[in-house]
Amino acid sequence: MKRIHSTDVIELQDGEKCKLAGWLQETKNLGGIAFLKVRDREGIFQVVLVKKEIGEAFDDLVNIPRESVIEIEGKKQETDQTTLGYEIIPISIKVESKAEKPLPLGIVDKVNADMDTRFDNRFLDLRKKEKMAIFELRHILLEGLRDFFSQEKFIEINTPKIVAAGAEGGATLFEVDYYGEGAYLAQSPQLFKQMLMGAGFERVYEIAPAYRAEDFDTVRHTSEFTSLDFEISFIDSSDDIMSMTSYMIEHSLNYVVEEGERYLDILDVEVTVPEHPIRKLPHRECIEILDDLGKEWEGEKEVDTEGEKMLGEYMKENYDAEFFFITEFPTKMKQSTFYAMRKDYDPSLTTYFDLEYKGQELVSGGQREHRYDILMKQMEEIDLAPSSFRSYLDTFKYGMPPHGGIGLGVDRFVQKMLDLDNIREAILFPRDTSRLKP
Ligand code: AMO
Repeated sequence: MKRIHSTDVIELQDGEKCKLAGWLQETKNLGGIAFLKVRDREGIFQVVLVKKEIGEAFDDLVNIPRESVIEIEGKKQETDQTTLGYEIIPISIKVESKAEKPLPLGIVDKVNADMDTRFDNRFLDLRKKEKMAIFELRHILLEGLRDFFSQEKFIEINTPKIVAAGAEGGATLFEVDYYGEGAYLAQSPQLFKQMLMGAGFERVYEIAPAYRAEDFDTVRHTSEFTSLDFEISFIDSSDDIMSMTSYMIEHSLNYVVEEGERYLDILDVEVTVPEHPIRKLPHRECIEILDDLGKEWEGEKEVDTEGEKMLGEYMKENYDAEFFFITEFPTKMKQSTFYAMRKDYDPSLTTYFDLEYKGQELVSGGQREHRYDILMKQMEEIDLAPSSFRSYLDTFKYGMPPHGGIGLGVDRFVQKMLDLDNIREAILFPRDTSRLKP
């Protein structure tokens, strides 16, 4: 007989035979009768054991430890005694895998274990339906994003994660020993995406891990994160990139609202889809708003983490906006981003932007400098050795279209979409300064 899920039982006739399996969540033994609550991916079913019908087996079955995996062949019995409307009367019960006692972590306990205990025992933590719902929704979000890119005729690409040079500056590079030669874990697929613009792909995207040796402990950074990157060619300006980003956000969140209702209900979260186009605020206006809000500055007036939070609240209050772009970042703030195109009417400004979501940076991107001589000049300004970027730079010598793109932190997207207080909750097995296992 083929195994079915708890949610399929509803389709069966009263008395019909079935095979179910899952984790034994709870046993309620009332002496002559006992109830086993079993959990599978879709939900819960209840098995009824009657002592006088099954005899000695009763004592063995009521003593199966919690969280063991069991398989039941039995019959559906309709009843109005449970909210499910049915119970399973077993014909046979097989213990596939017995759980040890005590469990390092309760699955349905009311007390919340601390974060370290949960992540040390992540396989158990993820058995909780609210935890699994996060990853069902993450899957739906990624499906919505891929759906958008397919519709827009993007090619999904895979670029190397072991690289010879970094794209985002040296401070956050992880070094690896590559057959005796120095190499790094990729911080971003940025340079490869651009090379593919030189190759004529025109529209590419990648969803893959990116690595940053972040030296601090925050609720929005990890050492390994999933980066979604796209790059498009033959653009007129960075407005084309922001427009594509807006449509991507709108499409993927609509997809989550349509396909993810069941899991959003479990988490009791409502997702708001922004209307296209998403509002744009030049960096200098952000500073003016922050001045008006009375922000105290330490050093240069730049939108920092605190500023992002204040602006997020301001935009929500005044425009009911959860998303907005910060545009026209000053060149001096993006100097290390040597590939950023500057505004032709004012080179002290770049075409670079961030997209903010609920007071946190979700995306950054912009138009790239595609003119070889200007690109070389921008590298010289910050003393970058062209020899480290030779194959990248060659792309610009033989015909490069105007182009640009973005990087979006998928884990941050899930975190903010579901109002999770820590990015780690959106990652199955997070990596940070103090965690390499499991
Ligand atoms: P940036 O460095 O701003 O840009 O990264 C893009 C987005 O990736 C996410 N992110 C992170 N998420 C979790 N932990 C981290 N340590 C972390 N670092 C970054 C953020 C961020 O907005 N090459 C450019 C993109 C481009 O221009 O195409 C880049 O990587 O959500």
